[in-house]
Amino acid sequence: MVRTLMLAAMVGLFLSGPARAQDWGEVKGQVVWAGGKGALKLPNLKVDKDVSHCLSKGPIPDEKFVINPKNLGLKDVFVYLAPLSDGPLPIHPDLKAIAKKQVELDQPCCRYIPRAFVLRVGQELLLKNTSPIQHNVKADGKNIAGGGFNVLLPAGKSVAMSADKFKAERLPAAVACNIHPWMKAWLLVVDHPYATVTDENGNFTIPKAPAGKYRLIAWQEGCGWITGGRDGMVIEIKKGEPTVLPPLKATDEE
Ligand SMILES: [Cu+2]
Repeated sequence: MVRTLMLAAMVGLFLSGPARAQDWGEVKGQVVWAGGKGALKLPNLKVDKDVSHCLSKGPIPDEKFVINPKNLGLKDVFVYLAPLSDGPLPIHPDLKAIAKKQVELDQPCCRYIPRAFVLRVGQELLLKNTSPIQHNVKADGKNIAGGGFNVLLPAGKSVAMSADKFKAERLPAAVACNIHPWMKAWLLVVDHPYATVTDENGNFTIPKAPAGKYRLIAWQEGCGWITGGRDGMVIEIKKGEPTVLPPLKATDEE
């Protein structure tokens, strides 16, 4: 009996273990277009309101798919980490504090800049209207308190949405303007620093990430989930060196 108890205590000690220092690594990869060729060159958007201002810098491209013709890299894909099960991600000491108080969304010439963007819980969202015409910003998503907001932005006016309006959720919110229905953007809210958006080559880097097994999730507006649904795919992040993933293939087919 005593021996059994001792054994049980030893096994318990082994399983819980002493507190282990967290190791850190980096995740790198590329999202590559593997869908239909029609997405490579989309026609420009139909602009039929406030035309003289909206088209003053040229036509507005359809950014549903922004594919680099040279390497088929897909831009504006949200790529982010999630834990294997519930609970917070370990956060590198350098990234614990939020560096920027505000994330900005501007709309020069009736087009959102940026098209896809990440807000970390604790940050405010500054809705900027530097243009000479009126816009409104309507956002819909579970990552916004009350399921969304709708803000009127007169010419030249900016409005800051306070940090308490946003909460972490795996699916981005859709942002749109009712005055100019072609205007669209996407907002992902996370409660950690391990979320990014692919660049014009489809590349992404997630620095100072926790080493070990985590989920990698990728989502894009025209593709939906790219890495196997809302739970993404399990990756192992190596300690002290970049973990380079095989290309993630994106298509417009379900
Ligand atoms: Cu507008």
